[in-house]
Amino acid sequence: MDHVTGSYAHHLPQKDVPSIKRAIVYKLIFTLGVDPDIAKPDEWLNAAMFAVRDLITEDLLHGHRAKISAASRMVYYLSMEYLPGRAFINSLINQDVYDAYRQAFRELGLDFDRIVDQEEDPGLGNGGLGRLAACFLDSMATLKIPAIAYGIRYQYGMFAQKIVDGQQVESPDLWLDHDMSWQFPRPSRSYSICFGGTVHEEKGRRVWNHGETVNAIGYDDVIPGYGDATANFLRLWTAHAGGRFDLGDFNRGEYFAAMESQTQQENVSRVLYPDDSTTAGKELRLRQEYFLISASVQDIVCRHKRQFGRLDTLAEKVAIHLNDTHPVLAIPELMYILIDKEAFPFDAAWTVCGKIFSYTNHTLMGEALETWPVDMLGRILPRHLEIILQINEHFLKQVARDYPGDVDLIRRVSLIDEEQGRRVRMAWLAVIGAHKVNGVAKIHSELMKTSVFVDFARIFPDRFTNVTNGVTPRRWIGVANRPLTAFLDDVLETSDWKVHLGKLHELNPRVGDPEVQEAFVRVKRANKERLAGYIRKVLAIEIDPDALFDVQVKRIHEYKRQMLNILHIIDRYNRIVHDPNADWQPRVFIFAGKAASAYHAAKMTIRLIHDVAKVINDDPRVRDLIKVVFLPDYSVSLAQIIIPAADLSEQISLAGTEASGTGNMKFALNGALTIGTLDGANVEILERVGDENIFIFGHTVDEVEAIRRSGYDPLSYVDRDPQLRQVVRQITTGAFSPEELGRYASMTSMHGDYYQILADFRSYVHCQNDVDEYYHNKTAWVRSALINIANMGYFSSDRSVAQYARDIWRVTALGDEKSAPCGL
Ligand code: 26Q
Repeated sequence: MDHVTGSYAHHLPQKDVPSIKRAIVYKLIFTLGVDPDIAKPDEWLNAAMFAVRDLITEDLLHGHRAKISAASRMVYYLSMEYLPGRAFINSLINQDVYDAYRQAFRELGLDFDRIVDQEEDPGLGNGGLGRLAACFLDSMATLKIPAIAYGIRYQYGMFAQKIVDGQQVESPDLWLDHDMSWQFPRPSRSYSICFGGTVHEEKGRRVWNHGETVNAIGYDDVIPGYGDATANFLRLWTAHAGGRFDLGDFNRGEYFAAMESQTQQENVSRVLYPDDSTTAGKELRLRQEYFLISASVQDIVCRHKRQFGRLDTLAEKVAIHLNDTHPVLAIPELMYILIDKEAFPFDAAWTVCGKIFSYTNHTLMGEALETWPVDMLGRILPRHLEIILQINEHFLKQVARDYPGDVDLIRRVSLIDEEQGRRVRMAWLAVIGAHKVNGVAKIHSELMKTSVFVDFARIFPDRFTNVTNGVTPRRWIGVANRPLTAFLDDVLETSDWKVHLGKLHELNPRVGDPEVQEAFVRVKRANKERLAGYIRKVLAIEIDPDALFDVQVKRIHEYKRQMLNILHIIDRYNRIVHDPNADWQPRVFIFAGKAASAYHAAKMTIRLIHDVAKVINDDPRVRDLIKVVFLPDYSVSLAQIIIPAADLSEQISLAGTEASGTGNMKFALNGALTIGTLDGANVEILERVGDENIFIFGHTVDEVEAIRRSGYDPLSYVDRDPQLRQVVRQITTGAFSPEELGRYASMTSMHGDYYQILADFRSYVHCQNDVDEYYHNKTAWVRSALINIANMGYFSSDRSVAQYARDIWRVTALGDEKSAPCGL
């Protein structure tokens, strides 16, 4: 069928089964050059991906035309991390061709599930922050918000995790070796990124004579929206040395020297930094951050100039969002372009920046806030350091004027921390340069104003705001949980909930309906069996789908307190051994998550989980009342299998440490009950589901602070509690590591127990006992699970993104206009 894009007629890809079959075979033969008779599963997948990409590309170009023609304000989302998960099924669902593709595969004699399983998970992020970015892209495309996202196309993403002898072993993730069919290379969108050199004065202007340059080349990943939506794109930059050898070296026959410098330059997009909880201040990381933002800001300015032919309208048309401080150099970079290249006066440039940038903070933990040594920054980006110092001077003058005599305030809010050997505080730069600063859950946004940013909240009271995180229901129900999707379509008699998640409310009057309850029990059962099958396949462990599945999956971090979970497991084990005939609720404890490679305490936690699992799983006295399972290599795809199968969701961070959490939302949305502290978004989940449908324990933020102020003494909790004492003694004296009794000896005092695990232990165990009791009442439990689902509508990332669009970016969704050419 002929279709017109711009002034060009072409065939529009069709969505019926025969057309899909033809398209897949066509792609296999003519794009990939593979004979269908001998094609392997990954080649079929590739062909099918090309076929479905055609559908989405039409949306992409259409959306882009509309953006240009409407000349609307656009959002540019800058993030060092993205965790989009597998693209294929998501695209099928968003294009509403899932069933048609399944059928097409069947008719072609292909095993759909096996082929889908060939896709690599792009591991371009560590955890929550990267996954949030991916949920937001899905929502922006679905809501037709004109947006472009920028990131780095790391050659090696998050490492693959293997477990050898109970310990984490990292191996490189070679995701690019597999398949690239989703991404459009854009060699014509290439920018020079400069580093080093010197700055001098020329005719009254500062001139940066850079040292080295590296080229950034864009690859576009198409982000499909759901239904009748637009598609946006994620432009990922990759470093190219520019194809030029050092001719001197080359002529002298120094082939290897020339190659080496090329390799050096390309290192900048080589590997994703694992979040180490304390930032290491590595020069390569600084170069990466600059590489991302320099390419992106140049691209943004170029696009604006191409479209409008002038720069004085930049602040009207451009909103740049900083996903944490990692891309905050975008602020001095835009200043550099405006002042040095476009001859803006400093004040005018600063006013423009102040209208363009917004910043999301994702952590309150001081040690995780980025700072860079002044001399390192000066060496790598001498002109940017000058600009930062000028911004500082400008800002401090204003503070001195408004708060005369408060010298200590000046010291505290200065961009330069003079105490730790002169460092630039990147979070301060973000707050000073942005017009809005937001936290990611109500409690977190409040704490921001009373802790890290207390001085800034006084100076800029209107700047601080909250946007509670959300997750996309398309992936976290639609892709991850097909049985629940069918259930909701059926009970709600519409599939609208995928874009209007508030519709889940309509479940509320039905939560006591036996028919609805039975249907939901079947959904949960199917998901538990799927997970049991997966565990059997990868670990050869049998688990019983009738047991309570108690799940903690997330990065391994001390503040998330996987240790508290382990202490409870050991205590429960002791009680079962002591009283084997009590009415114990069988439980499967499921863990997954990666530890940053340099984070010793987190790696020891993984090891302890394995040691404890071995002893308990093999103890005949426990008779399957406890099974402990650690699933290796956690990823978005693995989360999609685990989360729908959970009965109980562990969200047990120390109050005041987890900015929001988004896993907590995914679990509740899939009908797990939460056991959690009053931390992050747990607080808002509690508000929505009501306290009968969630298990809350532990100290509150205020109590945690009071305990800390009065001099926390972890051993006092151990001394007072014989059962806790036994657990700690077992760990530290080698009950779970008989082959090396001293393995956990240094955990005696739990390192001063900074995250107050021992202080929350008793309350946690009580709460877990309540969980057992409640689970015995099947009807009550299922009702609570349904109430959780029914009241999770608020936690759709569509709501979060709509809030950003309205209150922070001030952008509106696109209409359906088509016209001018798009010029990607
Ligand atoms: C910084 C400097 C050098 C190297 C690495 C890093 C780095 C990288 C990643 C620092 C932090 C991160 C990731 C942080 C993160 O994922 N935060 C989580 O963000 C979620 C989305 O808002 C929240 O839900 C979580 O509570 C928060 O922990």
